[in-house]
Amino acid sequence: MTVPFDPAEHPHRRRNPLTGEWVLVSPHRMRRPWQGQTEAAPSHSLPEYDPSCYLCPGNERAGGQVNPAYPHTFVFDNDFAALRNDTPDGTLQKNRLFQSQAETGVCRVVCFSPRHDLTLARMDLPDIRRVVNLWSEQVEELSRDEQIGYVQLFENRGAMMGSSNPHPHGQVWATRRIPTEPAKEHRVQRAYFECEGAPLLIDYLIAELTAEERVVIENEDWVALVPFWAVWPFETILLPRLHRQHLPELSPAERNSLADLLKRLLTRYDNLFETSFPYSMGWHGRPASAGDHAHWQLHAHFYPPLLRSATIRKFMVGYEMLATPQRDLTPEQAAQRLRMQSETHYLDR
Ligand code: H2U
Ligand code: ZN
Repeated sequence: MTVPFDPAEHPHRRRNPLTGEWVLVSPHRMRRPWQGQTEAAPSHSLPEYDPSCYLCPGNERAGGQVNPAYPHTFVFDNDFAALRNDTPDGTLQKNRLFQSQAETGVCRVVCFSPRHDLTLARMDLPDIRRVVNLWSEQVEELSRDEQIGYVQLFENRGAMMGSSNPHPHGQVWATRRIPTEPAKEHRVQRAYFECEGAPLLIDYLIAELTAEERVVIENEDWVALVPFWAVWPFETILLPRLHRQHLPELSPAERNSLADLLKRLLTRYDNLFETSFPYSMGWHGRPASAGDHAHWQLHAHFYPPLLRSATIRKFMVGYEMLATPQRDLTPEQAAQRLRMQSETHYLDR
């Protein structure tokens, strides 16, 4: 007698409709033992001000500039920018096999708070709301430049994700061309919109709210869920309920509710393994260039690497690098674990 297929038990693959790529899900593998690398648990006792931190107010940065005594947020041009505005135009196309283009742009660092010891999860709602405004202003301001085609906001949090400094901060990279990941989403969302007459992520959110099993938290304007196609163990996507192409379109009420949702989601992440949860997060929204972008729906991705504990992470190596991403825990199980977490931060209990 053959047993019926059970996605919580049997290996299967799932398609990411936002990129067209597949992920292999192998739920039965969660039982395997682990004798590999564990990471050092990050220390929790950071000072409010660190005289050696290049992001703390009043301190000198590597390039010799001195940070102002900023009371809330602070933005500066990255002293080691990956892109510059003054790069001369240049295209190298010797033949199909050797193509390159000069790329121009702007790289900035955004400090979320003057407090060295805080994270977004532990900041007050009005201060998180200031970060939301700052993100939106950066998109608005940089998009006005005709040389900018796309503005990417992101945050690398925690040494495990390669963040150089625990001081709460993110980055902005604005480029002339649309980079690889948003370019994939741009193509796929446009194709879906042309076929279905509605934005892909609006339809997707309606389907997820009906299914319920992958939703983590929601409020009046926002929903955080583990996507059906999640690759990282506790990956989430954050979606507005209404059609919003990019951050500058958010109403004051939607900005407040976004601050609320961010704090609740990040507190649940920290509580999951009682650690300051590492992740890479970023916003995807419409390109800066003029044109019809009705197919775009704003969203944020959170990609955290932790798998089993504060010290055991998921590695994207081997089969993932050479074939296709693979996960053990199902997205439904991950959502369930995040739903069980308290919204009181473990450090405040
Ligand atoms: P992380 O998000 O990886 O921590 O990056 C912090 C950025 O800060 C990094 O891109 C910049 C680095 O170039 N930086 C400065 O602009 N000035 C400094 O004095 C040190 C670091
Ligand atoms: Zn600092």
